[in-house]
Amino acid sequence: MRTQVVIIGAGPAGLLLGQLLARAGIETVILERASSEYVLGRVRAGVLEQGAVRLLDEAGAASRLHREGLPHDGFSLAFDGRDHRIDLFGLTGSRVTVYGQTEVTRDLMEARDAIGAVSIYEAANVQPQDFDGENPFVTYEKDGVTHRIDCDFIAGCDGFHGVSRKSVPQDAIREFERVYPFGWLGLLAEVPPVSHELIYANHPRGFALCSMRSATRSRYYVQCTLEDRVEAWSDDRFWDELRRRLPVAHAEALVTGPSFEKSIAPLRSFVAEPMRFGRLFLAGDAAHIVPPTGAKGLNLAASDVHYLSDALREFYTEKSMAGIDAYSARALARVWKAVRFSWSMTTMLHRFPDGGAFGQRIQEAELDYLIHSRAAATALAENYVGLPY
Ligand code: FAS
Ligand code: PHB
Repeated sequence: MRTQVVIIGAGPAGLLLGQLLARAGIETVILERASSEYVLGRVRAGVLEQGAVRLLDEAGAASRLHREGLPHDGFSLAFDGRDHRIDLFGLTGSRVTVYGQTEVTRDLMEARDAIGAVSIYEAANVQPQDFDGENPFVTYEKDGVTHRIDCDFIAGCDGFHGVSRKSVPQDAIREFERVYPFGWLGLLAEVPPVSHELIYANHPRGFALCSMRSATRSRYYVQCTLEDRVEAWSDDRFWDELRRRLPVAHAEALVTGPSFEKSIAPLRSFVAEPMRFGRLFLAGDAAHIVPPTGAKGLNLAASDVHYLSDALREFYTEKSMAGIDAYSARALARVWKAVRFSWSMTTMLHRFPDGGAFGQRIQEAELDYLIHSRAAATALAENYVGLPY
């Protein structure tokens, strides 16, 4: 088999790239190691920047998003028993849209099926090969048979644990990492959200986040230890802990109910440089990971795909390598700003084991400065709604 671009991974990055390239007449094959049901079963991000929404429009996969997505003009910071709204729209003229990553992935899968593009699920042992030359190819196994796809380029959209980054020679890649000493315990329940906007809470017991998927489906998180196990967290224990970390008015208004998803995610900041190796590109979580505090993971995958699809379009239409040569530096410039923002939100809002009473006071002083300084709130807001591409 031969195609123009092989995309490894059918998460948001791979599927969005496939759609944008297809709209430019560029042929792709997506190789995904899991089943489509498994991919859709993962519960992850919930907040889209306007840049990501624009790309989904361009990809022809945003009609349900416009019908069901929830535009949010602000969010609240809760601390010291109070909560304070950050007026995103008033400060930046921009907003975010709350729409689950599962739904983004579903919409992109349906859009890809509608154009008849090739996606191969449950592809085992995918291996990018000869990407340092001009004739790369990818091998994979399916139903016990080994297949080969020759191509012009390979897009590694296979997430943090994927094969693409690991296929790059160690001396050609530099990795930066910070692992946080805590995780997020997340819960989904068919209950109305406690607030119509998100609430990020800093509390001496730990961070909490009140989010949602719709007016009837809520998504909540509490900071937990790295030793915590989901089995040790009954719904009642989760709801009690969440109430203790929220201002009284929200704790009393909280509507609880049985969870239908509960999971623990570790938190890390990670960046691999560069994001291009000959004819292999890394995009999305394959190249970088951010703690979800700033709601940037999915949105960074979108901006990487914007730069990469632009570069590939330029190659095929103008036979120019300029965009391809510039891809890594362009993407990393935005990645590092989002990594910084996500790190700063995480540092400001979470309980660090070695933080102590001094650390709590410093966080409260930073939060107090934020809610009393338009300049500080504007800086936070413009990072949250998403810096320009
Ligand atoms: P993904 O990991 O989504 O997709 C990669 C795909 O590649 C997967 O389908 C995988 O099966 C496939 N793959 C892997 N190895 C392969 C191989 N060898 N061969 C073929 N296919 C392979 N972001 C937020 O903004 N907010 C959040 O709340 C949030 N919560 C998260 C919770 C968890 C547990 C995790 C892991 C991430 C979370 N994220 C969150 C970040 C997340 O949304 C990512 O940024 C987003 O999924 C990035 O999309 P992709 O780059 O497509 O990577
Ligand atoms: C979510 O709804 O899953 C969500 C929202 C905002 C975040 C992280 C996760 O910062």
